[in-house]
Amino acid sequence: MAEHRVLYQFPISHYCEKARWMLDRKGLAYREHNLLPGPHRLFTRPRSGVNTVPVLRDGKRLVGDSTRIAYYLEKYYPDAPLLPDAPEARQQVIELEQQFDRYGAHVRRWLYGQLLGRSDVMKVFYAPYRLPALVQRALGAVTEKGIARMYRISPEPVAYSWQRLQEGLALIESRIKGDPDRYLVGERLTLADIAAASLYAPLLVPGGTPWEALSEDRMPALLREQMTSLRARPAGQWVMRRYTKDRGLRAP
Ligand SMILES: N[C@@H](CCC(=O)N[C@@H](CS)C(=O)NCC(=O)O)C(=O)O
Repeated sequence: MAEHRVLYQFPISHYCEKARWMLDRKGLAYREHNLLPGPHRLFTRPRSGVNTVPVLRDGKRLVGDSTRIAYYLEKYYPDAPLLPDAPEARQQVIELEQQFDRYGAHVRRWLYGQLLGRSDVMKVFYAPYRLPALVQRALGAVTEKGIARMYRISPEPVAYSWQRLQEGLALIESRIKGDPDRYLVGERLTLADIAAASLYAPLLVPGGTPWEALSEDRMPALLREQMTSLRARPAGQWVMRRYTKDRGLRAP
């Protein structure tokens, strides 16, 4: 069955991590297929109507966009539900997932704002592709330029994204009332938790995730400081708790 179900992805993408988590949560076997950034659009656009990864192939069906993947999985594989049945709680989950999807773009921009241009980043991005070193270096240079242009990695937007991602952290803390053991809605894990935890995970670097390969020793001081203070606050502890308790990964 894993051969019929394929997740097209960039391993380092937090939206792809969100899709992996949903598939794992539902206990669905799948194969990961890493697309090259840039040419990936030649695959995703005609088949699933989106420019982005993740894209899920399930037999003959192709579904692009992590939110659409969530609703697709929920429809065809209702076991281990991602959404509660009760209408009010369901609506809250739907809205929170949308909000955290938007914050995810700010997490990405802020992080690239700190890391882009450092030799580590493209190495980590391309490591799973196992390309010859020369090819990897050449692609890395092109990818960095593309990322900088596409996600507007320049001081003003990066500073704006810092403010926006703080709002997301405050939202987590208000939902959990400061208690990292609580879920965002109700008594169990939902799509809202998976979205928030996976899209903030690159800032926390849970053990066993692709971001773990980013060496903290070589990170800029500001990023290290921000990571340390984030790990100490309830929202940071909440992300780590979701990873250890619900995603089944180890603490770093
Ligand atoms: N709303 C989309 C966002 C996905 C997204 O932004 N993916 C990025 C990687 S993190 C991407 O594929 N970027 C390449 C591009 O836009 O060409 C989702 O939830 O799947």
